[in-house]
Amino acid sequence: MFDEAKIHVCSGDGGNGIVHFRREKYVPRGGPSGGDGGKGGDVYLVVRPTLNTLIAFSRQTHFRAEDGQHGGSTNKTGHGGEDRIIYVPPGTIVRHADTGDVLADLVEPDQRVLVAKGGRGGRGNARFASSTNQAPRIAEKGEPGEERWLRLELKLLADVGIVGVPNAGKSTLLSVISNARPKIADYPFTTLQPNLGVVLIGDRDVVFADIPGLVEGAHSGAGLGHDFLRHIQRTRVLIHLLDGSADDPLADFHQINTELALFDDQLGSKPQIVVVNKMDLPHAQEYWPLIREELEKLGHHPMSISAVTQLNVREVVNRAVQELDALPDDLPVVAEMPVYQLDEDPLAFTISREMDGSFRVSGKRIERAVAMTYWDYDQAVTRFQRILETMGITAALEEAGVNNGDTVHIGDMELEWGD
Ligand SMILES: Nc1nc2c(ncn2[C@@H]2O[C@H](COP(=O)(O)OP(=O)(O)OP(=O)(O)O)[C@@H](O)[C@H]2O)c(=O)[nH]1
Ligand SMILES: [Mg+2]
Repeated sequence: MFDEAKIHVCSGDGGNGIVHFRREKYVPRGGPSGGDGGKGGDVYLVVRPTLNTLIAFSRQTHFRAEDGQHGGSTNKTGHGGEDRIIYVPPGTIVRHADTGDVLADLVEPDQRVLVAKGGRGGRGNARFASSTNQAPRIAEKGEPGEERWLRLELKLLADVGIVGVPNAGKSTLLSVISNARPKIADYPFTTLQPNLGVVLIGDRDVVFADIPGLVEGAHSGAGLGHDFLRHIQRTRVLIHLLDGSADDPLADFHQINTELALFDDQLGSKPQIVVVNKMDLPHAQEYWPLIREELEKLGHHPMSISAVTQLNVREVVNRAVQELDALPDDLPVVAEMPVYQLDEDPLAFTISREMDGSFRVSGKRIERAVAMTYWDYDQAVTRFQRILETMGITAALEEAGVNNGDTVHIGDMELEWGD
């Protein structure tokens, strides 16, 4: 659906560092000159204020940054891969698709968040030269990029939200006060997606949102309500529109308020302008005094309008603007502050036993070290063994009962345990 999307992001792999020795005249083997690999491109989400839906992500779901290039033979570092920028509308919440954890809450224009970090370039053999090893036959492969699934959710950023039961006339009201041209029809659930309309008041823009009709049980997903309750969390003022010609407008009123409060406490206590619509109909006119009295008893100052004839419609807009202005400027429009989740401890690892009795070591850092090792070079293998030792993996494997000749899996690699 338009207001939710799932995308897959993948940063670029780092380029490989290479093993190379300078060729010079009369010198059989010159010094090490293998260059480093370039860094893989990052993937960013960036807010573009002209976007207002997530529709684009139904056409494209996979995004990949460029890989870094491999190092060159004359100490040349490979080119870094290009970053990948994905544009999203303001109000986009980014979550890890598998855990649901919030990664970022993107609100401000140009706000950006790194969602997949490009792999580091591997070091070339020139970087491994030392006084004791002047001809290092070792280099690193590039670090693999990261990949993950993200869930994007769009919260509308409207100042005023129009809520009410289906068929109350919400879309009609939005169409007469703003530039929006939503579909209007005499059946419930005409509106399937929130519509935004901009109302020019003096020299400022006020954004009104027409929310699809809410029904009983909306807070737990009934009707179309569930997804859309989320959108009104960020509107600052609500217009609660009642159908004055309905059998029991007050029952509708209580039902909607219950749904709002059940979904979120803050929603239930947001300022509401109660407006009774369809005053052009005799039935509605007849009951208006009674409804008004009941609403006043509850502390509201209800207004009566006809969206169709535009009776009192300007007054409703003015009242909404007054209520907006009366709110403190610093009112946090963003209910949830951005939360940036750190990755799990990269050094952590676990050891498990496979069915066939072999061992498996899992962990982000160690799996990366496997991917970055050139197994053809003895020195690289030795270095890998040192990493196993410094990370405490050797000791942990011995603790777990590993013997010479046993098989140990790490990432895609199968090692035979030995001295
Ligand atoms: N007589 C009269 N009919 C109205 C008025 N406002 C809206 N209607 C009618 O009521 C019906 C529903 O109007 P919509 O604006 O589509 O209602 P809605 O609240 O957006 O409905 P959903 O999108 O289904 O939730 C339409 O047939 C409108 O023409 C009004 O002021 N007077
Ligand atoms: Mg509608």
